[in-house]
Amino acid sequence: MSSIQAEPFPLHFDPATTALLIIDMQRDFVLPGGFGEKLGNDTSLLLAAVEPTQLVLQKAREKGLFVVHTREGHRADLSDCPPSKLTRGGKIFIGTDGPMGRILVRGESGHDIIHQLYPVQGEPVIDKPGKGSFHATDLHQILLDRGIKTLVVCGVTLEVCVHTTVREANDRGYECVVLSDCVASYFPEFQRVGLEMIKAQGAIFGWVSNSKNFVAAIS
Ligand code: C5J
Repeated sequence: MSSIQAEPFPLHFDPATTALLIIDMQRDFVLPGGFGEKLGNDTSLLLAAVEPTQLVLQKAREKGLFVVHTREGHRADLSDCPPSKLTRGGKIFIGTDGPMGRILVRGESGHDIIHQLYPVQGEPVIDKPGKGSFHATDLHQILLDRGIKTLVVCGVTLEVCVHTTVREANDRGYECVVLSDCVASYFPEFQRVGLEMIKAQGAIFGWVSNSKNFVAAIS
């Protein structure tokens, strides 16, 4: 067993039953020139999470942890996109042309994962139509088949896809530890409150730690 310094208290985990889950580190969300920026967001806030996540990914691979990546997006015909989602978004809509291809459509350049964190062979990529990584995907089955009990969570955005996923995972019995410098939001206040919410009330959704503690815990 290993132990990671975390809030509200240390989390004990077995690396053999722990997975690193990297959520939606897609070009369109993270890179300048993507649709996240086109919506008026400052992508430097998201880019800040890339380097620490790279370190965590490198360490996880080195130590043989199971690594899973997710991407938010839809079929080209948008048949898996609820009409309610199609009409939201303010200025830019799913399926329309964006700077890196059709917005949130699978196969488009903007939909894919940034090169710094690109999956390697043996690391499943979960294509999810929703914000949560468990909704309408086979993630739960994949984790069950591996005997995974603990999730180390990185990705964007904290208050949307990371939060939804952690809540889904928590309800399914997983213990989640979110690495604060490996998650990001376009809104600093959401980042702060989002992390507070996870660890509140004795780890109501999970634990909060950081990349340094993770590396120390598995080294
Ligand atoms: C994610 C979003 N990945 N913010 N999506 O958080 O719409």
